[in-house]
Amino acid sequence: DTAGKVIKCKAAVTWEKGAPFSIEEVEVAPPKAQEVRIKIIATGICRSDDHAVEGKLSQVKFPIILGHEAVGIVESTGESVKNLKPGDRVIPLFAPQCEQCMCCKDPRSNICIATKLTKSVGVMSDGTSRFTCKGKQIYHFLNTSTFTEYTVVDEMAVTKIDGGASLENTCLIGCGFSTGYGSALNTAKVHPGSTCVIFGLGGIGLAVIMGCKIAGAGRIIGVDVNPDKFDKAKELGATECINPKDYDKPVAQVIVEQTGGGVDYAFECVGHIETMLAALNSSHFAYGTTVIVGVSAKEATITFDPMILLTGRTLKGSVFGGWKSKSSVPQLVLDSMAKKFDLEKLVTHRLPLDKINEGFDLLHSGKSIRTILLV
Ligand code: CND
Ligand code: ZN
Repeated sequence: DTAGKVIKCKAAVTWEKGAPFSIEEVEVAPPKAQEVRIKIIATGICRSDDHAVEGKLSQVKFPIILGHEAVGIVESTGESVKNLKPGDRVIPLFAPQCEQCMCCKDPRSNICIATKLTKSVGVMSDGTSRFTCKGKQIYHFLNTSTFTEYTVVDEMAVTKIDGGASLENTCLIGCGFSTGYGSALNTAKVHPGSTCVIFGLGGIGLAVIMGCKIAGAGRIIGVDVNPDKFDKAKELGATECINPKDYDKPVAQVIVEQTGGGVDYAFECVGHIETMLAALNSSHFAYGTTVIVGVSAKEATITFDPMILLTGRTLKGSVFGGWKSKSSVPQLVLDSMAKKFDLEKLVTHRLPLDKINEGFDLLHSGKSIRTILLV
């Protein structure tokens, strides 16, 4: 029985900006009050982890254990933890929910005030870390830190899922799938017969396509500079795909021309300023909605003529697809078990945690959609 004791286990540590992952033995302290220690079973590689390695995210401090898309099993719980016990199958929540604050209680938002997602500093709420390695404190990432055999999260940052949920691919509900799918259903509210364009056909963009399709969109246009992504996009519901490199005019102009004036819904799933502007410029002047899903680098700013909005365009964004994580994730897991959508379609590779650097190489080369690390 490991409850109440320090656990020594394997983790992938990022010692500094730009460094490769280093497999280390780390010590994971027991959970304090209102915290939960989780044995991670499987964790996906998301582009946000790569942004963190590259130093593009403002809240990241090194050394750190990255990873935020996972499924696991509760090992032990700290004092006064309600509704979770050892053995429960769980998904950590990078966008937690206290269920008490003004935002948690407001149906319009899924960003909890109490956990201050945007101000997260890589430590637990008492200001300390639960990880040490070679005598050094290791920072937490996005309330989760999942590239490890064991992690500790706040009770607000974990939710119990059905005990029969697959441990093979359910981790994608922890980020990629839910983020894309919810961006279409919750944030854009795609309507039947509408025309949609998705910039960036990685795990997030493809999950947007799955959402657009379920919402009954009539035309779903995928845009990527890597045409190797087109077959999968079409398999998941894209009706056509565009490679901006095939044209000598701006891709937004191509889309406006091909859609008789612009799309109903444009999604940016890359994280670049240029594709954010291209998405906005592809949207219909009178009623087009643009949703920014991609995460931009910390110093990036966007500039456009405000007149572009005056005629009726909407520009918005969302974190975790607008889902209220704690209450929505268990239902998304049930929907997946009921085959409402197929998570496996987003999985291209599976590797042991030790081969995490190979997984990131696959992401960089454009060969993978989602690589799942089996911990
Ligand atoms: P991934 O790298 O798998 O996909 C990005 C895709 O964009 C690739 O297929 C690229 O080829 C393509 N691309 C690159 N440049 C261009 C371009 N100029 N025009 C068109 N396509 C291009 O990344 P991912 O799907 O894992 O993540 C996508 C973004 O979403 C990334 O910025 C990530 O940080 C962000 C994100 C957001 C959230 C959220 O809650 N909002 C959660 N997780 C990840
Ligand atoms: Zn992510």
